[in-house]
Amino acid sequence: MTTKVIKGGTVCTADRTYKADVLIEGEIIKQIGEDLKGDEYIDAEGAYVIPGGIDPHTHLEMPFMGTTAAETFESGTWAAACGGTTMVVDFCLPGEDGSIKNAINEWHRKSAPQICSDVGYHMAITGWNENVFNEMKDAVDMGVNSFKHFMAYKGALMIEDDEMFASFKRCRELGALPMVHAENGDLVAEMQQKFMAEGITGPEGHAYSRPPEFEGEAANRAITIADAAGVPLYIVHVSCEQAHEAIRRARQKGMRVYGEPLIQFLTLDESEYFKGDWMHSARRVMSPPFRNKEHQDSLWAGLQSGSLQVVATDHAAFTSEQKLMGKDNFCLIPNGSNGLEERLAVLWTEGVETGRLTPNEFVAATSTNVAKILNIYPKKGAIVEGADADIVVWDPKISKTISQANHHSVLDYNVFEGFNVKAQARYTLSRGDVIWAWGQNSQPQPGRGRFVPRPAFPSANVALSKWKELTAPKQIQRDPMNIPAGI
Ligand code: DUC
Ligand code: ZN
Ligand code: ZN
Ligand code: ZN
Repeated sequence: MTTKVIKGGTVCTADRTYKADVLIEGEIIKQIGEDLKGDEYIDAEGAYVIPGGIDPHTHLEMPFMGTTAAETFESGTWAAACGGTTMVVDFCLPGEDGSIKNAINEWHRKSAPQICSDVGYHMAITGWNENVFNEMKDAVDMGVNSFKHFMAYKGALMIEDDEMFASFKRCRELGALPMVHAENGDLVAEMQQKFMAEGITGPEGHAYSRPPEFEGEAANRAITIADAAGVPLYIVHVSCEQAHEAIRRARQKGMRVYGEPLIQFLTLDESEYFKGDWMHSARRVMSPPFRNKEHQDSLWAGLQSGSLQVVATDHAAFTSEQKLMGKDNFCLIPNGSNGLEERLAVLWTEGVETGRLTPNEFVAATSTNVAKILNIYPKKGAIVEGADADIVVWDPKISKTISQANHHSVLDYNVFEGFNVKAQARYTLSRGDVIWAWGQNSQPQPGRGRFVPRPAFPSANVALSKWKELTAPKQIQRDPMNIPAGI
């Protein structure tokens, strides 16, 4: 088997920084040490050697709001690789038949021939019946151990509290992780009608109709439901202090509640909706919307203190033409923005270069914590012997201006246009293959990526929940050989 040595770099993991070479044999990290020899060498002199980024939240080719996200599995995983991300966890949505199993198979059908690097899936629960109950087990058996619940998008994807409670209890039985899109969908729907009736039809209406209070309320409600069901909870796209505060409080009480700010929320603010340029603003319409500086400060503080654990993108790329679907009605602008290629460079520049995060915290938020929470650690998210060789040679001396003109997404714009970033991936390796080399721009073979099954978790909140009658410990199957990573 061919061996490769990543030579002369500084290995930077979630907990350590040290000079070492990394020897790769086939797809796996074989040895970490000094002066290692191999068949081929990859120059890491002057660079960090970090675990490949894992984006826990993408929507590639997702049918949504009457259209389909333009980023394909091929272009998305390629763009990700160029930016130092070696795995994405994409959201499966049930089709017309409502079947979870069919949705997962459909996602395999779309992704398998296209992916340039590895993928995992979450499954969306968009309604509740016996079939959904039964098929949740099939999903877990198929390696999909997390289920997202939309508390918004009334009349489409939104789920009611009783359904969410039933689904969370099912997650608990199965050792799966429930996730929520936390916004009060009933109130959002009313506010959308109100602003439209008042003649506010442009993208600013999107921001007005989804205030942080609605997100905070839903986050609190989801946490209460998770506590009553005795399950951990992962809150996707946390954008504001109100939701962050709910997470902090729950964690302080001992609950395993995880919060995921997006790179967009950390660095772009609500002024993007008020520039008087319809298309500029529409391109930035996503849910929840961008917030003001105080909310951004709260999210940065959460990453620093550990009350928020991971940084994602919610990459849902809709072209300018698709955004025009909402030209007379902001409610019809397809929700979503880009970030898959930019996440690491922007977080490094705005986080590490500013002193807000250490390089180790950067690695934790972009990779290691994701792998732990989603139960694929240390196969992914780690530089240890035996782990997959998903590795990035991260060069803090390559700066670049982000632009639609040089990005790898299919989008005809970039929400980070003009951002000057201070670091880039010199090399990106996926299971030992170099899939990106700075300056070469040669795309790897579509279809070389693999689906990564994620096993069920034994963890639950049973010990600290006060809802004892609902969370009798005997229902929990604990396998002592599969201790939850926990962070
Ligand atoms: N929010 C978005 O902005 N896009 C996709 C789904 C979501 O919840
Ligand atoms: Zn309701
Ligand atoms: Zn969402
Ligand atoms: Zn999303």
